[in-house]
Amino acid sequence: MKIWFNQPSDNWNEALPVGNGRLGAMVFGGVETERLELNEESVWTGQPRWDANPNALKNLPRVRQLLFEGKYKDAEAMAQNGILGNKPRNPVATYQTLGDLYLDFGSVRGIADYRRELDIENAIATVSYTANQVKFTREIFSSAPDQALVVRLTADKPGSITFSSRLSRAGNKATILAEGNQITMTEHVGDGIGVRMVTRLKLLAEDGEISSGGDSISIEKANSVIIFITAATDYFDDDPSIVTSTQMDKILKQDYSELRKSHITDYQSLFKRVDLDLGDSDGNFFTTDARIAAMQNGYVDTDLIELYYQFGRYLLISSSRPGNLPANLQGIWADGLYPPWSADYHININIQMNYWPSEVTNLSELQEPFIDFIDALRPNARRTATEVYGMNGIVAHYTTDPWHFTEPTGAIGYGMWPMGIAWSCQNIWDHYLFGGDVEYLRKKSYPIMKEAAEFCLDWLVVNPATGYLVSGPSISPENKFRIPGGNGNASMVMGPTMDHMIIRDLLQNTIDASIILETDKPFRKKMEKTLARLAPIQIGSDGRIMEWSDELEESEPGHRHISHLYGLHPGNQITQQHNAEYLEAARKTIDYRLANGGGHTGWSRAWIINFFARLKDGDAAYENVLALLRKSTLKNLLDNHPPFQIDGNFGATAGITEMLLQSHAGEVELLPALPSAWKEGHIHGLMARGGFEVDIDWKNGILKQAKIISKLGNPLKLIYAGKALEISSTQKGKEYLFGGDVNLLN
Ligand code: FUC
Repeated sequence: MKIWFNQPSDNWNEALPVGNGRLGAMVFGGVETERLELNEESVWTGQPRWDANPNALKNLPRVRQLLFEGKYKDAEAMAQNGILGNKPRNPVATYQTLGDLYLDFGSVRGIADYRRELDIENAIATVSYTANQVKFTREIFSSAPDQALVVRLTADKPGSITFSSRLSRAGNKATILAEGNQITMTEHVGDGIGVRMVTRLKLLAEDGEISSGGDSISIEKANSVIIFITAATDYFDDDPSIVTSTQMDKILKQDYSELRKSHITDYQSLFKRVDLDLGDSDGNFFTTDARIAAMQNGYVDTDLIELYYQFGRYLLISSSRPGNLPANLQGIWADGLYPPWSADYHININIQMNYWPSEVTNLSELQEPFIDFIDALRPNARRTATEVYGMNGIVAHYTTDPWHFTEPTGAIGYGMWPMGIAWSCQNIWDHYLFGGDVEYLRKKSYPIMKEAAEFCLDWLVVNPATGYLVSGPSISPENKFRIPGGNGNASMVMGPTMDHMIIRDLLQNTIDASIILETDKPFRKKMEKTLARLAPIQIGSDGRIMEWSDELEESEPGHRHISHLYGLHPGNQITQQHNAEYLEAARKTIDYRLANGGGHTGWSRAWIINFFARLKDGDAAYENVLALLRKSTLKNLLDNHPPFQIDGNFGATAGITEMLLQSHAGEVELLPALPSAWKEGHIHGLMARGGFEVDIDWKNGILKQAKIISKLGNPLKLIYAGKALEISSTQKGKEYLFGGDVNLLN
């Protein structure tokens, strides 16, 4: 399970990511100059702000009326000025690098046996080479138990390690001071509008001479060196100076082997929960870039698919830990002061996708930062519902940031979409379905879902042409259509299909939750009534799922968002079990997008894997796994939108899981979309809704055996290839073994 190269990287996009959920680094591995680009999840510029358009409330009815009359241009002009916020954002809030650690070794000659690797089984990056007959090794990891980045340099001959280390930060505005064996770097980022950050570095050397000055520490002729870095900001209201020195004091009390061991134990307690084997290939002998190139040339490197799968889990463990901020568009890794899209929290698919693998791949607790984050949006989301729309409940739009803005802003084509929280509730509800924690449901999940549902009840209006309740003004993220009659393009409508799918999900799940919690009967009745009147999924004259309430022609038929298939995935409104009539239309929808160049961003391709898995077409899902590796993957296996964006990694890990196990339709289905290429293999340790831990083994393309541990004692309906078995009450904690015909063995 290694990503490795035989050369250093001079490109951030080829460096190796390490992280503890909060503090991370990209390891370049240079021989003469090592660069570790550093990140801390809360290094954000900006501040809380408020940009509600004061005229929105007044304009809303008119905008709706114009849309019902088909006057798209007029409606958009009015909404752009009169519903969306339009205050200039200065400075723009953005996530930023923490800084860089440079290790300067001077000139090095006679280099041999160079290797730079990331071992995702123990979450340690290693750089090693020989120079002048001395073997040098660097180990780099970010420890969650000790909240520090650790770099250790060793050589196989005493007195061989000589270098200087310095911290720096893009923009050159940080105060950096080296004294004795430590360097501190502080900055109030965003020119004073943003967080205050503190980074501390301590260097411990075995033998050798240390000297320091300016921004650097030099070390001469040491046997080995350890560098510790702690970093924090005042984002969570703590004093980062105290936090970082407390962390440092704790680390200094331990020796390296203890630190290393507790890091590995902690990491593996999460990582080792899932074991995947899809068969063997010879790829492990080759560097990762060569393996990707071989894939591009038509070779299928099955082990690389396994590595890529587990890398998704590695990235989640390394970028999302309870108590922290959620993984952003780049997890926690970002270079410079202006990463793409501010590396923010897009909630019109991207951050939800980040968390798709969390429950199914047995990393449930790693989803908590996302749930807590949505929870933290509530005060602003409530204010937005009231001030912008005059409604109850909570609402947020296509994106947000750690300052929790929720108002509609920006341009119509992406901004006029009030379903960000409603969609996130799908993840929040799933967390309950997998874990079965009723207290979580009562205290955390249901209150969010209920408020999101309250907004939707107020938001929906009757479409005078059909009598159905529709959502609007809204868009189908971030697609456009040709205005009938040839008057250019528009995005905004009354009744984008995706909104109705999200709302249907939310209301149904909130109803179910209120039944479990035995609460809110009158509100439940209201939701039931609304559900019955919600605009249904429609199939167009060309046999595809309609993206909007009216049959409109999309301007970009290969568009990356396939929003109107939300009901297929991540939702469960289109299933073989319940409404197979939509399956064919869903397939046509994907085929049409693909035939027109669809799947061209990494995350879009990853979503398509999930779609085909849900259509139970293993071979088509598999083709898209290959396409993702061939077309949308950087040399270090990070997803390429382009540019680098982490959602595709997470979406693909989720998609491969969906090929092997599904549980969204009330049953635990084994190998629903096993491709013909994966003849023999196993996946152990997955989770299914209802609290079942599932091990699956297959041979000759068919199920050999399944082992299921019932964590909660729920009833189990197991299906495989048309065969079914029902156990009306399982015993909590008991392990059940099934044969290839889903027959109970013991
Ligand atoms: C969505 C997508 C873009 C990009 C951005 C961060 O809006 O449409 O492709 O991924 O998020």
